[in-house]
Amino acid sequence: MTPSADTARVVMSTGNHCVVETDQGDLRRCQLPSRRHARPVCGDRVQWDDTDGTPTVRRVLERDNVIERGDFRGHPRPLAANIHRMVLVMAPAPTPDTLLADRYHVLAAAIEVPLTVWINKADFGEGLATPAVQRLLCEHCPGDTRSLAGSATTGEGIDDLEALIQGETIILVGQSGVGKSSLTQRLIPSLDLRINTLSALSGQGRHTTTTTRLFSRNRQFAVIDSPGVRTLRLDHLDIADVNRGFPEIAAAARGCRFRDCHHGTEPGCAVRSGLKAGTIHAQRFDNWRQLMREAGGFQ
Ligand SMILES: Nc1nc2c(ncn2[C@@H]2O[C@H](COP(=O)(O)OP(=O)(O)OP(=O)(O)O)[C@@H](O)[C@H]2O)c(=O)[nH]1
Ligand SMILES: [Mg+2]
Ligand SMILES: [Zn+2]
Repeated sequence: MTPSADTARVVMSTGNHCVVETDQGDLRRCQLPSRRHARPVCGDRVQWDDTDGTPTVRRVLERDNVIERGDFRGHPRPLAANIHRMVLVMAPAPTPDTLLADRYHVLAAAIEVPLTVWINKADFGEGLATPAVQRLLCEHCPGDTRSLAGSATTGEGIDDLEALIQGETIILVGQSGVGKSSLTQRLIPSLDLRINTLSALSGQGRHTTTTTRLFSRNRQFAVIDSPGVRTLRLDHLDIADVNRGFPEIAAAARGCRFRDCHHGTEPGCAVRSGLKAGTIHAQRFDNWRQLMREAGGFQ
């Protein structure tokens, strides 16, 4: 380690540089380490120095975990590292994509990170009592998934979210337009200033979320705002990972008469009983089947 080497956290990483937040809270644009080393991603802790006049990341420190999603060929690509919680943002509008939501349940379960659903835009219509918000709350927060509802616009419910994420680094994920950046803005009071500094350092505009970025609120918590996606490839995950994302189905399946039950027309199927009884939601079951097919479970 060189005498001036220091640790910092990556708040943004592009192909050829990254921006780090130093332990003193300053943002610095850094060159990346040589190709021999791991490429830093948002949330990484790194060693950096500017001994040769250019701030440079020398080394990515060991990761607690890393969120990976498939690229266009299905190869896993790291998105963010050192996450304590995934917050799936959904809203009455745009229309919720439940398959995408369930892909996030699988992704979070695969790296053993808790997933919390935040139902945003509760200020629509009559607020939380609207059928749309109620439906989201009961249909898309399966099992013991923690769910909260509120509004990034009015600030309703934000205290509960803040209390939940104390000491954590969370990543906000979900469809485009559900309000991830608005929520980040609510959670990080000095965000405007930070975004302006980041834009200046990276040369990017400030209105559309195109890059995953981390914002920290003093020493309380950190929020990673990610760009909305239309789909999420999980080719690198297997059947066991899919099942971990559907704990209510996996639990019911233990009661099926046949161990290899596909929960189709087999007799004594506890999953189909659960569907009839309403303890398993039909949409979740359809999504489970789809993801099992993708993972090679049903040929
Ligand atoms: N009524 C209402 N509108 C909201 C709320 N949160 C966000 N919006 C609006 O929804 C639109 C999208 O918000 P963004 O925060 O940009 O959404 P995003 O999830 O970051 O979108 P991407 O960056 O494209 O992934 C904006 O017009 C916001 O003003 C909310 O709580 N209530
Ligand atoms: Mg955004
Ligand atoms: Zn069955």
